[in-house]
Amino acid sequence: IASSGNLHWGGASKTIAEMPRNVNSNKGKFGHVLLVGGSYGTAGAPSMSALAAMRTGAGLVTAAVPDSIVNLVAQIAPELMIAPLTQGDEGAVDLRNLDRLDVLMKRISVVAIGPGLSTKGEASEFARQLVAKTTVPMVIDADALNAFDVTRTHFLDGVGRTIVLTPHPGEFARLTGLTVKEVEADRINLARAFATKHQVTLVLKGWRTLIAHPDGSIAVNTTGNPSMAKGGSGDILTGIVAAMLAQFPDNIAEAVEAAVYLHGLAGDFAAHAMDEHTVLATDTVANLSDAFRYRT
Ligand code: NPW
Ligand code: AMP
Ligand code: MG
Repeated sequence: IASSGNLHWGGASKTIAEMPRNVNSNKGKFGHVLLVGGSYGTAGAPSMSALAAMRTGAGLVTAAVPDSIVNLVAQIAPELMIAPLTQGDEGAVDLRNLDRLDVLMKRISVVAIGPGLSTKGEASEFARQLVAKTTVPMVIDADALNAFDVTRTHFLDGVGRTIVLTPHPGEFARLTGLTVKEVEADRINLARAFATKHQVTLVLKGWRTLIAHPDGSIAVNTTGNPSMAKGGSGDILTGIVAAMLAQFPDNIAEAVEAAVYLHGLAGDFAAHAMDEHTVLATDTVANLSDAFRYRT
C-alpha cells in the first residue's frame, strides 16, 4: 500500500458529520434524496437504502419503486415518501417513467439508483437513460451498475457533474471486464484508474473499502467487519452516501469518505453489541447514532 502513493485514511472526514445542525435550519437545508430501485422480490433493498438515508440526516427522502411493491416499501417508515413507477415486461420498471419523473426531479438534490432494481425487461435501459438525463449528484449502485458493462462505461462520465459509484468486487469486475480475482489483486490501481479516467468517485467495497477520487487521491477505510458480509449491507451504504451528499454538496470527497466510515463504524458497534453472526444489515442502521457520536 505504501508504495502506491497519494493514499490517506478515510476516517478524518468524519468531522463533517460531527458538526451540529444549525439551530435555525429546516428540512430544505438538508437535501431531498430520491432513491430509485426495487423490483418484485427485492422490496427490501430500496427500503433499507431509504431508511439509511433518513437515519443519516437527509431532509426528505422519496423512494421511487415499482407499483407492485409500493405498499411493502412504505412500511419501512411513515416518514418516507413514495413515487410509484410503472412496470412493463417481466414486472420491471419501464421507460415511461423517464418522463413521469421529470416534475419530481425538479425538487430532488441527490438521486441514488440501483438497489434491488433488477436487470429484467427495460430496467437496465431505464437506469442508463436516467443516468444520462440526471444533472444532480448521483449514487449508482447494484443493478444500475450492472446496466453498464465494460462496453458502456463511457456513459458514466462524471465531467461537470457528481457521480459516485459503489461497486462490490463482483460489480466492479463486470464494469471493467476483469475477473473478481483480478480486481482483488490490484484494488488500489484499478480503482484509481477508473476514477480518474471517468472523473467519478469510485467506492470499491469489501474489507478496507477504497474511495478513489477523480483527482487520483485514494482514501482507505478502516471501519467495518465480517458481520457486514450479509445481504443488505451495500444497500444501506447507498442510502448513507446519498444522504451525506445531500447535506454536504460542497464537500463531495469528505461526504463520501465520511459515509463509508460511518457505515463501517455503525457495523462495528452492532457487532460489539451483538455478535458478528447475528448482526443484520438493518442493525447497522440502528447503530448509526453511536457512529455519529463517536469521537476519536
Ligand atoms: P462470489 O459469489 O464470491 O464468487 P450480484 P448482489 C461477487 C439486491 N439485494 N468479494 C460474488 O462473487 C441488490 O441491491 C436485495 C468478492 C457474486 O458473484 C441488487 O439489486 C436484497 N466477490 C441485487 O440484489 C438483499 C464479491 O459478486 C457477485 C464480493 C443483486 O445484488 C441482497 C454477487 O453480486 C441484495 O443487496 C466481495 N466482497 N461481493 C433485498 N433484501 O431486497 C460480491 N462479490 O450478482 O450483483 O448480486 O450483490 O446480491
Ligand atoms: P454489498 O455486497 O453491495 O451488499 O456490500 C457489502 C457491504 O458490506 C460493503 O459496504 C462492504 O464494504 C461491507 N462488507 C462486506 N464484507 C465486509 C468485511 N468482511 N469487512 C468489512 N466490510 C465488509
Ligand atoms: Mg449491493
